[in-house]
Amino acid sequence: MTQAEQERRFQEKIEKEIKIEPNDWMPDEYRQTLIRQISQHAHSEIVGMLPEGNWITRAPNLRRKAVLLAKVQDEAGHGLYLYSAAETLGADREQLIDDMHTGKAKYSSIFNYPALTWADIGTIGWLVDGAAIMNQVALCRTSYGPYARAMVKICKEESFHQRQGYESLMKLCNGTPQQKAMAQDAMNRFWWPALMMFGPSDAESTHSDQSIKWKIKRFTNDELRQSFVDASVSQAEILGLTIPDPNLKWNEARGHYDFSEINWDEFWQVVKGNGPCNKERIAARLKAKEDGLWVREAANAFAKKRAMKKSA
Ligand code: BYC
Repeated sequence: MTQAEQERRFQEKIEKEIKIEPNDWMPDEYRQTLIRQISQHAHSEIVGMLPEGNWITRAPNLRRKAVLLAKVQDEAGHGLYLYSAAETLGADREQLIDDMHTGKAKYSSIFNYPALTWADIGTIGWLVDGAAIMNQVALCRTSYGPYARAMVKICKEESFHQRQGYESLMKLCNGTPQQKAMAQDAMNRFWWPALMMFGPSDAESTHSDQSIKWKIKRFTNDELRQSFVDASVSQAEILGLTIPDPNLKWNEARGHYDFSEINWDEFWQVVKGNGPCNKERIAARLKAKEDGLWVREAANAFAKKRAMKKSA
């Protein structure tokens, strides 16, 4: 079969919503796009453990501590499913992780902002996991089978993450004036970075057009960002929090909320490694890799021993 025929059949499967599986023929660019996106998604999950993990020992009570611990553990699990999905495409996990450490591979910009107060933890659950859900529910229908299936379980857990965040904020917003002010301050700092999670505007997005054709992405960055804004307004109203955007206004003709232009300069600075916590996050990941070396060596030695026993 010629390359052109293989490509035609591949695209036909995509059009018919037939999932592409690891052993199926796929164009090399499709494979590389998936490895890039899935591995960056995996990196985001494990880097995302850092700002929240920092608050486990300082949670205000045992219930909140148990919930936060479970959430942070879930993020590690999401990282594992996603690295495994990338491995089904022939990627080497160690290499992927090293690419993040050297800055060759990205992770979500949002995790380069600090979690300064307890209200930030609720806000991360509500807005950051909320934005993640908006993006990932769509990815449950992505064209690559192992990625789509991983997303189904991840979305169920993200839904718990979002609700625990909202519930925690609800308590603060109905608490003392100081607690409410702390929640508003967290909202002021996290709103814009949460909108940046959806990526550059469609006009600036390098990969969107092709990824939409391959049904890796089911919606564009701007479409998902708009859905997120639309969904967040009434949630903020219920909490009694003000979204920090003077131009946020319902547009009857569009059937959507209008909002201000994002500070793209800040976005690209953070993506390029110059955000408030980029260096700290990479240093923490490097330390985790070094500290865990003996565990990986022991597991590999044990696996080797078992294989030798089996073949003896
Ligand atoms: N931050 O052409 P574009 C979570 C990069 S966390 C940094 O639009 P694409 C969670 C992009 O990689 C959420 N970089 O790209 C965990 C590209 O650079 P490269 C993680 C960004 O891939 C713990 C360039 O900008 N979710 O779930 O078509 C606790 C041009 O962009 C960002 C995912 O990863 C950004 N925000 O679309 C709580 C979901 N945005 O690669 C929550 C899966 C863009 O050419 N990923 N860039 O060097 C996606 O859906 C897509 O990859 C994106 C970007 C929508 C993020």
